[in-house]
Amino acid sequence: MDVELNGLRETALKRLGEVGDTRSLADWRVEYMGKKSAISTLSKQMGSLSAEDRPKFGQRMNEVRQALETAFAARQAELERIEQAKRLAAETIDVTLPGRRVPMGAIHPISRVIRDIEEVFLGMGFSIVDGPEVETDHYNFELLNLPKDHPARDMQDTFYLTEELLLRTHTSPMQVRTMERMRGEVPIKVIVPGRVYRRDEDDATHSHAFTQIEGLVVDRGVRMSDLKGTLETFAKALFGPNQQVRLRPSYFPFTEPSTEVDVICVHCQGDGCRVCKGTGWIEILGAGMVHPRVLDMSGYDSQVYSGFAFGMGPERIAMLKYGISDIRLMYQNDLRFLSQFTGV
Ligand code: 2U9
Repeated sequence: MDVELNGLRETALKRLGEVGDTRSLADWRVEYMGKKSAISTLSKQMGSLSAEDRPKFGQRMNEVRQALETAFAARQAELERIEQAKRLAAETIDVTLPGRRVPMGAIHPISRVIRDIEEVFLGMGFSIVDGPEVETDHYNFELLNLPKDHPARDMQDTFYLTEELLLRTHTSPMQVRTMERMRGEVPIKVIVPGRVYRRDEDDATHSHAFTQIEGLVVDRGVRMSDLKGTLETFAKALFGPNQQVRLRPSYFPFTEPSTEVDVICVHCQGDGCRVCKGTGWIEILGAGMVHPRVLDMSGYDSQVYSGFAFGMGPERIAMLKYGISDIRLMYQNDLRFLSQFTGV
């Protein structure tokens, strides 16, 4: 039995040296020191020894057990140290590595211009309203004094959905809806920003879907000078305090008289350049006094009330302000273009 005990100790210690991780170490413990281990079986057989041999063997057995316990504890400590070192190595963070750059978003130039324009008109006491992009022929044309045979009503210019429904060609129907909602009350001072649609071929300066901001003022005694003063304040706020506006006669079915509105060329400050074709002026708006028929159709007696209206294209203003040469750049969402507007 003594020989057996020595052999057992040798095997157990040899195996312990081969154990490579704490999980196998637990298995080793069950195998060599557990209830069903060879050493336990041997100790159960001690009863068959003589009374003389028994204490001696018992002592030997305890020595072996003790030796295995000590070796186990040492191996356990060693393995734990190795495993912790491995874990720490895997979790190492190199604090000297440079950080990842977080890309900055930018406000789209069209949104930027719309916001700037809204700020200016809010400052002058206007409200902002918006409405449907799918409109009726009635609101988009009829109530705006666009007679049935007017070229702007031609199928070539308008996306019709049905005989009566269409994609609005301007935001003007929303001014009509505002007048209806106000039921003859004054004053009305609104601007309407929004998307509009026309059956145009897309090119560097035209798009079949674009943005408009239109304005409407209705009250008693509104005059052309109110229109000019409002647009002058607007031009100075948007393009700088030295701005001036120039009105040229024009025609729109919904305004009478109608005018095209120029500001001093933002590129050459009036000296004349290729942007303003040498004139020193550039057109940024259309405007006029609301046509009496338009007022009457929406419940405002044109003998009592008058008003002015204007319309502009934020895309055109963005192109002038930021020197953008092709309108299509503003619809393509190419980050190389958009990222130039961070901080604008
Ligand atoms: C009502 C009465 C009158 C809105 C107006 C313009 C002149 C105009 C264009 C400028 C460039 C649109 O973006 S653009 O293509 N707009 O020239 N718009 S007066 O007149 C109205 C609107 C509503 C009830």
